[in-house]
Amino acid sequence: MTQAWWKQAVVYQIYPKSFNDTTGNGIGDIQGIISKLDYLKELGVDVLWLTPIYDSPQRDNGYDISDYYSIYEPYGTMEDFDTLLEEAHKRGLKIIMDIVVNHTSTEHEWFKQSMSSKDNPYRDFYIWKDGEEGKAPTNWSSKFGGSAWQYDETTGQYYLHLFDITQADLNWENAKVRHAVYDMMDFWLKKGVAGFRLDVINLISKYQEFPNDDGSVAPGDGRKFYTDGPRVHEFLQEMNKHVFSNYDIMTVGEMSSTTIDNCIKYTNPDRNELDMTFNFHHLKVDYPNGEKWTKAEFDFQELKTILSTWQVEMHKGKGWNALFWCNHDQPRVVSRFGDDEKYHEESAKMLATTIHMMQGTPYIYQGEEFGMTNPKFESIDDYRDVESLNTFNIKKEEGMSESEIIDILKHKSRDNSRTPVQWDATKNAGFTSGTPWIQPAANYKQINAEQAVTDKDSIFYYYQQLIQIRKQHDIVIDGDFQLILEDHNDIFAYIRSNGDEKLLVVNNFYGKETTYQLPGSIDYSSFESSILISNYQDPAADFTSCTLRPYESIVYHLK
Ligand code: TEU
Repeated sequence: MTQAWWKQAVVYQIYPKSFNDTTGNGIGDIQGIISKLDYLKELGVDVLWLTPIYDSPQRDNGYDISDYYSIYEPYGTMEDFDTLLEEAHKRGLKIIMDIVVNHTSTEHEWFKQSMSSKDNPYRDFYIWKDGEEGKAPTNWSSKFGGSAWQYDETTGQYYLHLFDITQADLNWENAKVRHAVYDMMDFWLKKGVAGFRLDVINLISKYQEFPNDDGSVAPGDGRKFYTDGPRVHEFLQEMNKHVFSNYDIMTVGEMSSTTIDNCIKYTNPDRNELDMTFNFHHLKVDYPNGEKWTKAEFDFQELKTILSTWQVEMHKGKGWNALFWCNHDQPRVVSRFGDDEKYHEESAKMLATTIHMMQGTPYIYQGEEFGMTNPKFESIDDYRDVESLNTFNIKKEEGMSESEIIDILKHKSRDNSRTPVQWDATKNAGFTSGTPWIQPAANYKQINAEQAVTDKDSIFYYYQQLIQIRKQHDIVIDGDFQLILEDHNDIFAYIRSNGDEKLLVVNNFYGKETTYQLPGSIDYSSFESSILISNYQDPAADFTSCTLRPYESIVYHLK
């Protein structure tokens, strides 16, 4: 059976603001992406996902869109975008766009109309409610801190914003909203983009009763009244019918606090919704009791359990996973689950192996391919992200000391991944000739793309090799997944199987030697084995019992 193309693809995520600046204004731009296409082709990825490049007041770096049909001016023009598409296509690269339709910026024309009066035709494009005795309509909190409702004096009602005050939630109950979204999607697909990443798409359908949250999860949580909501599958099927089914594209839904059952529904091809989903459960293993704003070790056993459960269950349900460690909302993985100093290279490669040998479509976030780290900013003046700045103020009001808050932000701020791509060892990491909108990490002289492409043992070429392995061995795409050595304290090991063909993937997650012995129930003595990839010279040939060096990772191919 021929596979859908996106099952064999590897996606590279570009956060344009921090990618490459060609004009000297300190902000990355579309021409900057064009000038790095050869580099990306060399890496071997197939698809580029651009985070939002539309016109926006940039309160949330483009996730607050004020016009879906135009390009944010500092990034360039629509002509630049068309050139990017053309140049990408010449190199066999596809481009997918980020679609943010749970909300728009309050500077979007729809919202301006909507807020102007209760009988404006756009009023019902957003979610407006009366207050309860001078208080917000419900006790739900915004994901960026504070109430999810904002009072507007013009009409004396509140509007819902699950994110920033300037990100007003669209009312998906209104068919006009839905069709305006479908038209907009058609506009981009007709240009030749290869699909979409759909921002927090599982939040679009709200329970229409709008009840108060009883606080059983957290005070004023509210999530149960809009996450994977009552009509979300219906809306996605409608979207698929009106838009996706008319093109040969890929769609990936970003799912906030979702469940496996729902993700199977979103991605089982028989249901005609989406192709794959991002979920974040494996990236909450360092949130003790669900609290992000703490400094905590990650729970390794939980990480193994979550990732393997998603592998097994999605496979069973004929769903499809997006595989990733990093994106523009997450700290750098080498700083988070690896060692960004002594074992920088070994741990970055080991983490890459762990994800890339699983079933699903892998995503590489800009700079991950040569091991970019958290910048460890010491001062609040270095932070730019609205969520980090809000959190700083809220925690300070709650009485936490500034140094304690900074210590947490150093680990958890979204800015950890938003520093400029470290292209070379020149000023500003070669990102801009001007003043960068956010400072680069101080280690750019040692860790940068130029250095990586001149060293054949670099993290960059390791990623290149992982991508090639995926292209050469169907088992990486089709094979089923079995976690082994479940209780091992240091090792994340699994077996992929396609009939009599196996991949045995062993990863030491710690900076010390460790040993393992395969359980007696796994007897591969009749198999011929070869090593597909490893992050050390001379990996052990005997896979049945061996000693792994710090962060060592080995992939055995057994036939
Ligand atoms: O993120 C949605 C989301 O729920 C998170 O990953 C969020 O950033 C995190 O919970 C905050 O702690 C998406 C985008 O990726 C993010 O950049 C946007 O800010 C957000 O939606 C709103 O559009």
